[in-house]
Amino acid sequence: MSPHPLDSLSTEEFRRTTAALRASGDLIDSRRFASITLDEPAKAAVLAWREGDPIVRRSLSVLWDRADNKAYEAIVALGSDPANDEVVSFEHVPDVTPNFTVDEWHDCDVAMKADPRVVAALAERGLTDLDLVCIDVWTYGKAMMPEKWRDRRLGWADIWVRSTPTGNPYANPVSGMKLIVDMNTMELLEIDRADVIAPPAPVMGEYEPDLVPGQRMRTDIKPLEITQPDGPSFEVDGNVVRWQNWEFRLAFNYREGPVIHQVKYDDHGTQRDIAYRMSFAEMIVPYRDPSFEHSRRTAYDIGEWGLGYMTTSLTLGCDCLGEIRYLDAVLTDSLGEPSTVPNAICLHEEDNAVLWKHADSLNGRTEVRRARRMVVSIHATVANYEYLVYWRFYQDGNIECEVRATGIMVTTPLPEGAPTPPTGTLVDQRTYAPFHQHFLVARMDLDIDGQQNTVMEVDSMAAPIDRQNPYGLAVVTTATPVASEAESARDYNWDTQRAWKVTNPNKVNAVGTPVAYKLVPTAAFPPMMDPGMPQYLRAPVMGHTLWVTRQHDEEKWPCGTYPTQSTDDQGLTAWIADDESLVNTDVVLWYVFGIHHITRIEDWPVMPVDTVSFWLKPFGFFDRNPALDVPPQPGHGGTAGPADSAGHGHGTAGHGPSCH
Ligand SMILES: [Cu+2]
Repeated sequence: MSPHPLDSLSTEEFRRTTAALRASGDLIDSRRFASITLDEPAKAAVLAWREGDPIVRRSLSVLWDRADNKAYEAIVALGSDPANDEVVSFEHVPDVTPNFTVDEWHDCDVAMKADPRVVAALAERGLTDLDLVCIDVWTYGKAMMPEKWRDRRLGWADIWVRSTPTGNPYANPVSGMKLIVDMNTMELLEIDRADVIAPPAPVMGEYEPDLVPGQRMRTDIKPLEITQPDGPSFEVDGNVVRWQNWEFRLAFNYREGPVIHQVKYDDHGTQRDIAYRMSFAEMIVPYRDPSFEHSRRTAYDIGEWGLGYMTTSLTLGCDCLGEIRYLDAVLTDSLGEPSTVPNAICLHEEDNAVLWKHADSLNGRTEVRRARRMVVSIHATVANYEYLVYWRFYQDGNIECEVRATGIMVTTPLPEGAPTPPTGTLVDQRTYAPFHQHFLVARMDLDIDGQQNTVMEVDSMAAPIDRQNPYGLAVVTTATPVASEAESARDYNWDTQRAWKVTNPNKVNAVGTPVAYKLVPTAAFPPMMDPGMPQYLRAPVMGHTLWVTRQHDEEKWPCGTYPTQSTDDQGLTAWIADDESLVNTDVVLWYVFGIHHITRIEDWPVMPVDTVSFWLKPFGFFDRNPALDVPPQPGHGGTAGPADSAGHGHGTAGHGPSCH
């Protein structure tokens, strides 16, 4: 394993960062870390780097001062000798709020339960066992914050109560009151109370079998085991994964979680570039219910909390099945103390049914290949929800990005006799789950055979009926370049089955057309929100399916570096204001997809996974099907066995020992 400029910070490098900041006097007692991460080297520097070249290691820390709420960014240079570590810069960043931290989430729970006003308010509701109570703090945009506290690090908290010590923490909301908290002092500023309080609803919100009344488990499931007696077909060399013709590099940080770098495909001995960097850059979850309970509820699970911070350890046989290789992740707490998340990233290969097949019904010969895919996955638990992220690489050059959402929906009791609001679904007795949307933004710096690329928007349409097209059968496509950042925001069009191709206009395939990868835009949905509304102004990225920008190293966060408590967008819309050309240059794609969650009864009390995905597919990148070289299953011959003439109609070519 050789070190690389993109390697995530190690435990030692985290420790050296905090030590350097303490030694410089910048880490005074009132300051806390929102994050420490690799100050990622510039793309140009990484591409110019060769093994054996010196590696510059720098960390980027974001801190805030709990005494005066000021935010700071610090760069620490980590030399080859810790004695030479130095704080390169320590700068105040005005008017921003760094992300909230897991430590504060826990501290808030403890502090609120110790506040006599909270204790009294709970007692009024008959709740006296505080061990059953969970305080779940959220943050919000400035427009929704009480004006008098907009200069504070402000949280608002739901209150939940378990039915039993091991019961579902999110089954029983204590409705009609929100705790407004100064997160620096952990002081309760106010209990915001609704005009009408709904009494607790008689729900059955448990999912652990021993808590579900009368629950009997299925008994007809026989073992299903996946074994690879010779081990998996991939290798992990440090942070590099090689599998069949694919190679890519993995990194991990507090915010994006997994980052996939330098994706290449070996095309008959030539390593061809496909992507420089792929990750999730933001997630915006607006609740679309205007009630007291939900109007302030919009979560930025990446920008406000961090997908990496929320990443949990995976368990073999449960979360992942088969021959698994795990990578650990290292994260830091708000004091800068590192700790390891064991088994954070799961690497494995999966059988995926058939890759390609044809049965020659005249001669009875059949060729069939089984498909495999290489999977990189993590699970993140963000309070009540879990997001399961899967990046999958296929033998035919496809890349699939899948997200599964599971966990517990937010629910709210209704007053006796009240109708279900039109903004939610009744899921249990007197209980509704509000509609909401999960917008995910995938940042994909694709480099199709190098950095000089152009994105083409491709629409299909019926050609006019004329002498050449007398029956109106002709479907044609048009390809229009997304020429500059003024045209950067693109929408899906169902009528034209729109897709986008990232082409390299400087390189053609064997038949003379430019090499390309196509973004297949599935799981996209419209924002359904007035662009003048506060939640839209913070995240205009959610207003369009695809954004294209010129690559700049510092442009990573589509709602701005600091979306916590934001008012407007400091990200995408700011970057495209200079209208840079997007033709034959280094482009970045921002694909907006996710779940338009019209809640279901079946999502209660725990959601079966809701699965969404999109694909990147080679489109003239290769000169033919790149998976012709996948061998047949061992023991099943190549070309199928003898023609068996008995009883064959079309499409039923033979049977017997071969794969046919
Ligand atoms: Cu949802």
